[in-house]
Amino acid sequence: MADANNNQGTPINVAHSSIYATHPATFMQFPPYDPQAEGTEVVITGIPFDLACTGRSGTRMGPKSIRLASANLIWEGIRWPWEFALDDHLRVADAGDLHFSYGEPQTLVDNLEAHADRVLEAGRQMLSFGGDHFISLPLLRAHARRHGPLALIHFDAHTDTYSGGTQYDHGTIFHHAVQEGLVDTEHSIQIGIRTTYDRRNHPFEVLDAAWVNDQGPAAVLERIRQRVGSRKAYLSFDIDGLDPTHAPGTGTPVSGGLSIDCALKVVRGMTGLELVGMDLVEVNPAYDHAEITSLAAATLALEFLYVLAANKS
Ligand SMILES: [Mn+2]
Repeated sequence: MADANNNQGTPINVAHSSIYATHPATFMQFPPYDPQAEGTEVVITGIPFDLACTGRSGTRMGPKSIRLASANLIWEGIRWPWEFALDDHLRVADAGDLHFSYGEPQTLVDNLEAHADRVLEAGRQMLSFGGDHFISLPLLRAHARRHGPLALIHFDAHTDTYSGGTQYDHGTIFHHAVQEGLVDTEHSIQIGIRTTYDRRNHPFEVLDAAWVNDQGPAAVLERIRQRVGSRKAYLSFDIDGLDPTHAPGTGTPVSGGLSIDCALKVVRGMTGLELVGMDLVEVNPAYDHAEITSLAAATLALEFLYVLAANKS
């Protein structure tokens, strides 16, 4: 590829160029997704939708900022503390950002479900970047069509099980997912919760943020394994599950959350679970500082890919 640094057309030695010398147009500089190409195992999709948020908007810029922050992660061929290079074990491609008509949220729902159906029917897995948390509902519909009701592993400050709200609402998605039979509540778990919910009638197991911070990641993993077992599981990570000191760039921050260290240890420890997909939502770069939130999100996403790679062997 010829560019400004290399107008002779001779290959650049990427290993010796600076991190930002090549613009990370895709997450981790994975190749662009070609649906016709053989071998792709995981498809990344950006979903720049923030019309369903109740608080501060701006998560439409999330996918772009997560991809940019991933430039900090590319140089390390074998990510610590793993003992293999991701590229040697997993074929990942980036489909770019999903198109929809601004001001018409139903086009987002329709386009996202159709895209997800196509990817999953081809036998591929999905890693999706929000966007606000509403995107999880169309994604869960497509995943449940493919796999049946799923065990949900959900990191968040909020349960997002509120029954009111509007038709397109980032706080009601798991209420609707239960109503639609997309998730198996008996085997689903929410982690990092620290806002009000109806404790007597709540269908999910909850590990609240104070419990997580007192007990630590090993105890969290034990509870996840007990709850999920060998069932197919979908991981939905709202970045506001992290404490605002670790993820200030989000629309509805709540103090007293998880550290990024704890979250990384939990995600990294999910090897052996039957994970079928992940979304990472609510990154809002307008409220971020020094890419703290985007880097945390990119790192969590990369850990998820390493877990998928480790599960293959
Ligand atoms: Mn939340």
